[in-house]
Amino acid sequence: MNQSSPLHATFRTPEKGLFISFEGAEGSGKSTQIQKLKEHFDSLSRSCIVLREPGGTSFGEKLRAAILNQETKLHAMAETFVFLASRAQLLEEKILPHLALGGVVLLDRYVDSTLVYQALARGESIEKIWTLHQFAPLNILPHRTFYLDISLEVSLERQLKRGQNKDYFESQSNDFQAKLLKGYRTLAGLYPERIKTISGAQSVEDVFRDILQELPHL
Ligand code: Z5A
Repeated sequence: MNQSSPLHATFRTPEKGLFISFEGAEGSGKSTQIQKLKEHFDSLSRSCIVLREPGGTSFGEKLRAAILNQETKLHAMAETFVFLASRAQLLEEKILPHLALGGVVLLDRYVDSTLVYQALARGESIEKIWTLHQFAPLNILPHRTFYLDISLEVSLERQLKRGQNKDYFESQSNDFQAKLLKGYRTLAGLYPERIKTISGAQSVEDVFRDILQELPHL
């Protein structure tokens, strides 16, 4: 979706609060940085909640378990509708009410995950995914998205170190994982105002310093 697309007008950022999403490949350090940012807002006595996708509501957590435990390959559209159902409920139940009170929402994965995993990595058009998001409450964009960029080697190394059983997405081929990284870089190039790319290969402290520099003052 570019600025000249008729779809563009249907999307908005929240009028109140601060909505930040984090994106990246497996092991890029999203959870680590979200925790640090939460501590930062806590230290400022700013009301801040941390949520994840899929999940974050009791309905969403059931969908999360269903898709991550899935063994046979799903059609990209089947995956898409699971993520959208989880997202719509999360927006309605948690994200929008907290923003309306002026709070901060830190979200581990959002629409860009669907654009990358279900569209770009699968060879589908991103326009199709945007089209599905034009209906409320899905037509909300974050004020800022941090994309933590790591190489395939770093991603695989961190996954190996963690050494747990592989879920539905972790079991995909290295070729698929390489497409994800390419997809994220493509998206970051398309939406440079919203998506800030930060090297996730740096130390935890250096990544956090870069995030603080790009934090909107809302
Ligand atoms: N998915 C989708 O397909 N479509 C969608 O629309 C949505 C999701 C919303 C959810 O996975 C899956 O759903 C995801 C995409 C798909 N699948 N994949 N892959 P998840 O929530 O279970 O997993 P994840 O989002 O990929 O999270 P993760 O693996 O836990 O990664 P992370 O949160 O980005 O990383 P971390 O836990 O902070 O760090 C990973 C390890 O690296 C850990 O041991 C850290 O101590 C270490 N680490 C972190 N930062 C550093 C630095 N800077 N240096 C060295 N080591 C570090």
